[in-house]
Amino acid sequence: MKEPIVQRYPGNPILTPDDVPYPVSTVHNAAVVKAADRYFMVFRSHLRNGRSILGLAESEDGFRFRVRREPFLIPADDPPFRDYEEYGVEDPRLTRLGDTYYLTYSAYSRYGVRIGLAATEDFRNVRRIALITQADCRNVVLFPQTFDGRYARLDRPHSGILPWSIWISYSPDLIHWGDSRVLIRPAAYHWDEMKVGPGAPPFLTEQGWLQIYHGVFQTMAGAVYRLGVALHDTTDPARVLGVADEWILEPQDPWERGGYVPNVVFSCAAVPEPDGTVKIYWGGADTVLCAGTAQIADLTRLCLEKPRPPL
Ligand code: BMA
Repeated sequence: MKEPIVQRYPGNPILTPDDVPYPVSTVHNAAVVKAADRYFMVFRSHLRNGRSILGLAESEDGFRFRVRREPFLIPADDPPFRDYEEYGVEDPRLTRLGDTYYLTYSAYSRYGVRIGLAATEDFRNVRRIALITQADCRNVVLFPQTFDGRYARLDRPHSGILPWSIWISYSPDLIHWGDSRVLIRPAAYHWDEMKVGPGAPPFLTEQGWLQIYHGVFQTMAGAVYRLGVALHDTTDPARVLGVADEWILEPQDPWERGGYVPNVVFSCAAVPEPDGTVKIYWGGADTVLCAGTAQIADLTRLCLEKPRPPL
């Protein structure tokens, strides 16, 4: 196939720091969900002290977003969160379970990076629930359903042994997690050889759970972040059906190749649509927010027809 598998939205970037009513130097890595009649987005911004907060934006069409006047989540004032969010909150992901939207985010502090879990029903009030990892772990994405009564998540612990890999864990209550297993490891001399991490929360397709992840390759000019896809079994998400050998998106537009961190496309959100397409959102060079569309069938085919070994 010669056509790009992800069609970039012609109006990219869809959000820039100029669209934010309070002073920020970046707008990137965003969670997006589609509710009844609108899309809600929680996005990361660097403040001018280099630390991050999360903002909120809304849209009717999933591409043109309006940013709310006040930030959505800033580092907490109260313990225990206060101690672990001192350096900022980053990289949000949203998953709907019942009537609640669960937000997972990176909490940075002098003690490392952990993942916080918060919840909202209306995108006005947000409550913190728990810190759901130890240091150091990032990129927690929740599956939007339970499996044999247990919640499931993908994550990326910072192990000193393996190249950093994608793991799965289970929980009875979203707070206590265990039964962890490694699922996808970077492939040597491959576009994702340095590290991989879950990107968007998985969504269900006819073939299984589709997961968009990021992979990093180290070059003489620095690291390049690209996006890839993997497919997990519908009833047993620990069974990886295929990891596509080829990436689906790499930095190409000027705002993906140059910015706060050059050569980065980094996704925290994918919204499947009833017409068989999926909207994918990614940060460009850690500075602006971009969107694109892919055919879900093209992504699952890539996983099944051109796979590479997961481990
Ligand atoms: C990762 C995270 C992301 C960021 C990416 C590229 O480690 O910090 O938030 O987008 O690096 O800089």
